[in-house]
Amino acid sequence: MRGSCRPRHTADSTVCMTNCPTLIVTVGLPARGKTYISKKLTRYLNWIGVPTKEFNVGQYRREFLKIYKSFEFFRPDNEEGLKIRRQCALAALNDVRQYLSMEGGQVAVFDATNTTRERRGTIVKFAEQNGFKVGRPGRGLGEVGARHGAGAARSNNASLSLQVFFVESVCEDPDVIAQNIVQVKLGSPDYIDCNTEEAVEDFMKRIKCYETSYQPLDEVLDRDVSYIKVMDVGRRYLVNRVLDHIQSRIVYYLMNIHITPRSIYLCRHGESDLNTTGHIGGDSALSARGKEFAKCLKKFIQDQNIKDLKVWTSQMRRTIQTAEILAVPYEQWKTLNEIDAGVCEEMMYEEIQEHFPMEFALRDQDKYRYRYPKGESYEDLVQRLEPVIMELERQENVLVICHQAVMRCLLAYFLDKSADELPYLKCPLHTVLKLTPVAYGCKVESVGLNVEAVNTHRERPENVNLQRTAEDALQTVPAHS
Ligand code: BKE
Ligand code: F6P
Repeated sequence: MRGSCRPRHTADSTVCMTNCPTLIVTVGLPARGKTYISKKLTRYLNWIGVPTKEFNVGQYRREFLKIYKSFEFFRPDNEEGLKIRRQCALAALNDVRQYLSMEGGQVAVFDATNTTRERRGTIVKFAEQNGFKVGRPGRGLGEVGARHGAGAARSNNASLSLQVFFVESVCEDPDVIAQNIVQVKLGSPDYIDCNTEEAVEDFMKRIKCYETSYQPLDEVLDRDVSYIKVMDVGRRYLVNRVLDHIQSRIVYYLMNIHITPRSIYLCRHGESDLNTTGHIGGDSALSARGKEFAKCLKKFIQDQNIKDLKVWTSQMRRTIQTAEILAVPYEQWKTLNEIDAGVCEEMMYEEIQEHFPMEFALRDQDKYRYRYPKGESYEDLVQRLEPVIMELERQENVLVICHQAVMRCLLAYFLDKSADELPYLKCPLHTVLKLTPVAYGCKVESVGLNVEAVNTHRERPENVNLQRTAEDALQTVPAHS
């Protein structure tokens, strides 16, 4: 093992690797989905608890030039253009270094064309020259789960070891390229005052500027380099020298995503008996209103006329009962079960305050990381739900019938919400969220099905002190019977 990549024993005695940040570098002609991959991968890694940030060189160029004239800027014989683009790449790399060495970042995604061997060499050299060592670590589990800012700033640059991993997208399908240009480039600030035809034409010329000098990653010349080459939007892959846990996770993720249009529908079970009385957890059946919601959900799904819809539930009675009323085939996932509140299962928030006032306050202080005694935290839940997210990436149209805390975790992934926001996302009963991928993100449509239900959302109270009064602690508990 080299550099600072030594195993470390954490509080719960699991061996993990620390201080081995990763630099992901995209490679490919314009309109090959590099920014799409960068943003999506960044969102995924942040969600699983690996602090990640993307650095888009095009944005630096826009910041630097303010106005965009035309593809002429990108011509290989435009000395001025070349110089500016090189400077922008270096400015972005400087920010990468800052992020990985001082700001607790674990992964930086360097999003640019990087289509020449020379440019890729510059990136690797930059990493080495700045005290990073591009070395081979020992094998072991990467550290995941230290979400958002948990990584301490590294004061000693010299001992920082950096893994460089290239992600190349090779694609010649004219329909996919056209779809990419229309969906993303035309909305870009570069083409703000252009008509569609002009913009497409200019962009095709911009691609041409890169084609002559494009040197794809090479099976022989790059045999010592770590990379994945994604061909034809994921029909084929070439994977070379996967050196650690995080690279393996990146490869697995990239092999599971697709761009076929589809929607994901998220909702909770119909109102349960324990919901109506303000009790958390348990495994109760649906209330009369809960059954009414299931009937409305059936109609909603029929009206949507969805191709090959899959329906997933947890293994709890309230989600299974909801799916049974839909009268369609469904799949039960144990990993979709609601957060385990441990010793607080089947209690009211009022009872938790009465019996465990300290626990109740600790949860309000850090709801994401707080773990119920003998139960789970939201952070635990995200780890448990990772296989669900991976399978959702593989699937097309899916309806997930789940629970309040589970739905918050899934929603946070799709909407790129932070660990702080996640446990407070609003996921009311009897409301369906329809998520549809658009450009680099997700469109959300919230559809209330007009069946009354109890409110189960407890806002974070103002006073989270351990010595607060019961009245302060119960300030935001929603009303129930
Ligand atoms: C929002 N995209 O519009 C987009 N385009 O390989 C349209 N070639 C298309 C893309 C992104 C956004 C995504 C990929 C891709 C592409 C052209 C491509 C892609 C690449 C690798 C894995 C998965 C998707
Ligand atoms: O109240 C319904 C419920 O699904 C409980 O089973 C669960 O403990 C709770 O919501 C999670 O919400 P919160 O984390 O806000 O307490």
